[in-house]
Amino acid sequence: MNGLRKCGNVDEKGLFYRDTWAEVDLDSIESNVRRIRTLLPEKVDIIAVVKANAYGHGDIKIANAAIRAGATMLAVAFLDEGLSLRRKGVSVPILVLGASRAEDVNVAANENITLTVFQESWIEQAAAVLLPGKELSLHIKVDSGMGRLGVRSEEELQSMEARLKDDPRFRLTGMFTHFATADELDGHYFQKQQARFEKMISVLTTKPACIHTSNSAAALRYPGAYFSAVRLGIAMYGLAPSFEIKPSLPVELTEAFSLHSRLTQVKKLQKGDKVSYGATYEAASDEWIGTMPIGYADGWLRRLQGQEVLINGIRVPIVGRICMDQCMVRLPGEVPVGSAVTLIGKQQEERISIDEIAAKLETINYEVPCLISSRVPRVYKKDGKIVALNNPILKGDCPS
Ligand code: PMH
Repeated sequence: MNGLRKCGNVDEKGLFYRDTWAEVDLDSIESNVRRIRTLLPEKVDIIAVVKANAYGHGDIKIANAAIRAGATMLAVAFLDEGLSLRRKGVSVPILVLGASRAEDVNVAANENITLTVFQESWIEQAAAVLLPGKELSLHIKVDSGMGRLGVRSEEELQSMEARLKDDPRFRLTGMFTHFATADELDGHYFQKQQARFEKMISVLTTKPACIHTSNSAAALRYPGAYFSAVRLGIAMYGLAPSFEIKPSLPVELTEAFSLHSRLTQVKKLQKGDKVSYGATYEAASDEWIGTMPIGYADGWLRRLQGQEVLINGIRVPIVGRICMDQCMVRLPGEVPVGSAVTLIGKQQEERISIDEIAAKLETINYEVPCLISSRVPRVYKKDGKIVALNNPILKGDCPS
């Protein structure tokens, strides 16, 4: 990391002073998008889903990498996330997938951010506050079976379309739905949702330009559901949408996110000596124990006790309770203070995948990079070299 501290392009606000960091390989993001692009007909666009700070990877860097690789639109969950991207210089269309407050429509219109509408009453509220002369782009969300957000009845959909057409300040540019089971082997519910969505499209008098249904799983598995664009999230980050479909993905995906630290102390314990809160871990014999500066406040949750990490390319277990800022590992012998620890990613010939951490946490891979908190700086690499880093604690965000 010495090179990193002197990284040419990074001002002093972009530095960090603790040896724990996440690395995001922008080449992997680009190659994942490009590989998925080869599956799609030319006329089908890619919407890169960069909500939740690009699933914890960093919104602007991922947005730019996805655009370089052919994405033409970005999707976020909330208006704030769209504004964050605009403030960082993004000019491509941005769609807010989630609910926005009707009273905020002027903010969206000013920044040319497309909002999602899913109930008629919202249109009335928006019409009452949208200033004269403003234009607001909208996508209608249909609930075809996810039961989360979306218009469910054909009558309401028809009257929403009519109401939007009636007001020149509204532009109905898209319509979409979201699948609940595209990542499961059994396709029955998926087919049902697709049929319901197609029925809903058929009641419109004019089809909007941008119709989209597919998340990563559907984009990888169901060409019949492409319509005019697909919304790529998890696969862009190099992760399989589920364990079930992982063995049968049509393209290779490369994980972009890895997590690293260094040993800050290495000590020899005598048989019977204890480690960490509760003194629950006891050395069975003379043992070498290393301490590293990452803990549950970094999203390295207490449930990861017992998880292995890599040191010198060898798996070593976390022992004792994980603390807020630190945790301990049992070493095979003495190793130098400062030794590199890989918690997620490859070290020499060994690898710890995000899926392995998700399994240990009894959760899905989506959650893992989202969990790694903003206290952990993100370091961005291209061609194996550091091109930027972001340490929100010190408010550094360097251009890539
Ligand atoms: N579209 C919508 C509306 C979504 O909510 C998501 C992901 C995506 C596309 C991208 O899906 P993918 O990452 O599987 O490609 N949303 C969520 C969610 O709400 N919880 O987990 C993933």
